[in-house]
Amino acid sequence: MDGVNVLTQDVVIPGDSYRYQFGVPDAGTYWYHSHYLSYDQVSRGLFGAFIVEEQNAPAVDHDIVVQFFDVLLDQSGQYDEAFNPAHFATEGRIGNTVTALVFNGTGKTVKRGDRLRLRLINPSIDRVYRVGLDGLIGKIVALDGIPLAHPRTLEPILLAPGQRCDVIGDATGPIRFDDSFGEQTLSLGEIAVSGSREPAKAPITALPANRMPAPKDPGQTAELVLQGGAGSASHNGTGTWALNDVSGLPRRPFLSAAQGTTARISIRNETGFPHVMHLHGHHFWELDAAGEAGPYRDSTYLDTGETRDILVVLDNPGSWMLHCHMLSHQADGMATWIRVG
Ligand SMILES: [Cu+2]
Repeated sequence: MDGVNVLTQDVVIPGDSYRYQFGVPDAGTYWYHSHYLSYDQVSRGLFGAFIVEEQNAPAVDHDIVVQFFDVLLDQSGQYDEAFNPAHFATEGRIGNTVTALVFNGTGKTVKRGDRLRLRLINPSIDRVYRVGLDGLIGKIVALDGIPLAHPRTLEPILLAPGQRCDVIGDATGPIRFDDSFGEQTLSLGEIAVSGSREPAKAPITALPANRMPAPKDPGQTAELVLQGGAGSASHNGTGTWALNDVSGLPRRPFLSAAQGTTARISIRNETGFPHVMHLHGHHFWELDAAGEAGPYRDSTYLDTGETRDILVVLDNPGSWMLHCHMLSHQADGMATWIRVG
């Protein structure tokens, strides 16, 4: 279940209820949020972390969820009810108040020398972060919930809306988060440290691998062109943004394939703004320019003018939305869907 109203379920109206029921075979850092008027409802806080623990979790002293969230407040400090339509067609509704929402499941104070697992999540509707971490020596061990076969050096992490990143490391002082995506570096918040201990000696290794499908030669290829935005020509459909000349969810799927098909989709960003394309119900490999498979993710970031191919094994039957996870862009037309089986 990866519910989307119109496509797979009805909205849950006030006073009504709906039971989501699904297995959780893949350990990792996930999240959940409203998918109805999501630019509005998520911006008001209708989201949360969804953690699936490993059967053999790595030994850490603290397992901490950190959600980077921005909100637009008016002059009196209240949620700004005015939705400026110009923002839908540009970089989105960017908040003027940015914070790190920190939840430490152990409830204990972090000591210098403690080993931490940080689960970084970007539930912001439109804001992209480049997250720097101070006060921690460690490695990046997972992206979008999926373990990296080879943990990466810890350096500032690009975190677009919807994306996640797991970091394991040892505290050397207060853990300070900052964002260097924009022109000015912003302080996002910190995790306080009190006391100290000898750091763990064990090396930081890869998380236990999740089950992964085996890609075949692509049985289908497709091109997805990102178009529209302020100042561009208009497209078919209802909104400002478009995918392959159609703005808004089309009646026919962008791609229809038999279950188990491997598909290669080339995504080209022809707009003047960055986007982060998210596929429901699946993860996919980001391919590099040489066609080599990179990380296995569910959301891929494309800068202005950038092209990226992704490879996906369509092993999950159903109708699945493919959309920009900048939720103002999605609301203004940047959404399509695929059908599997
Ligand atoms: Cu977008």
